Amino acid sequence: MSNTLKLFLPFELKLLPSLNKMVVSSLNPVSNDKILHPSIPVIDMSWRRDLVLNLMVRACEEFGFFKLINHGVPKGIIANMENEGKEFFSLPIDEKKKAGPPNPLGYGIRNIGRNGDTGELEYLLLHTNPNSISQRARSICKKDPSKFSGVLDEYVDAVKRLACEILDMLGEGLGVKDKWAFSRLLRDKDSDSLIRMNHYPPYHNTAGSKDGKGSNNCRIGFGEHSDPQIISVLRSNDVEGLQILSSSTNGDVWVPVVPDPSAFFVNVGDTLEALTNGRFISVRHRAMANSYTSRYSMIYFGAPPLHEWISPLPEMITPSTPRRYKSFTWAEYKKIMYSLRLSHNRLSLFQMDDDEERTDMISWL
Ligand SMILES: O=C(O)CCC(=O)C(=O)O
Repeated sequence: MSNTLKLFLPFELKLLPSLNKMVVSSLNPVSNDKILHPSIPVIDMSWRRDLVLNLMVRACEEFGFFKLINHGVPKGIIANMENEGKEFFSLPIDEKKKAGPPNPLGYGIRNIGRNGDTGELEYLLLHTNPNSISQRARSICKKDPSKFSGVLDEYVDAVKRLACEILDMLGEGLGVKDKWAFSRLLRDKDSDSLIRMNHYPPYHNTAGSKDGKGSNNCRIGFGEHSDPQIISVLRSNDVEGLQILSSSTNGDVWVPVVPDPSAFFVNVGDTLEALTNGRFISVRHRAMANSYTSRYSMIYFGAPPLHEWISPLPEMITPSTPRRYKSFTWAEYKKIMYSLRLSHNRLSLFQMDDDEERTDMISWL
């Protein structure tokens, strides 16, 4: 099969009448969710540029999500980052707690945010600013804080470059006049981008499979949500867990993402949905805990500076696609986000026809 055909297959699958046969009720005892098993869009950065641009735009419009291969981030940088994460999570709990509680930055265990959301995970959430990383490193890695911050800085630098390249391609693919309009927000020295390392420890489940790839994963590791930022670039070890919510003819279905440690997975965030006036979808996703094997994931969340106003780009507003979202600053959006549960559809509060709800929301904050 040619590379191009392989790439289109996931997209075309959505259109096949036989797709319905692939939608099965979940075995998952925590809910009656529908689980779908097609593949997700795969984009190879070594393909012809015009093809990559088109397919990236299409993936962001249809899924808000794609897998990226041949991304150019050196394996050594990724391996060093993963090792730092594993080393930290293997410390005694009392040691790890010295890097917490999350405010929201720092070490957290089970509690996600301040509004009662919990999951089967522990995590480190850090600002990507090198000064902030080196300050935090002192409580995270007492043994060698400068090594820890050096490894993180190198990883953040490489993944930020990749995120900016993706955003520039999306700008070009959309045909916007200022193709750097998206990446400029991440490149700004005051960008509020974050890096997160997650560890989902195994829990024993006699019905699960021992290779960590069994399908009976029935605990929520990280509950359903969309990412509030512009773009998220995720990488995990070879353990399944990530699922994305996708619309099909049968309604919304959860699509399990087959793990691939050599790839990155790219999510459209709420802010990119707002900037594109809803043309790109901020993908809802979740991670399931695994019964026998630890899942490690690390995510770069590319965000604008706090004071930055977010409005749909002028080219995205046309008579057939009227303005959908009101302008907001990233600080305003974050404040609302931290006041809500993880699964809340925050962007809906900024919809043009949601005036009253948004005003109410802001007035009681
Ligand atoms: O660990 C994963 O695969 C997903 C984690 C996630 O969605 C997050 O940290 O925001």
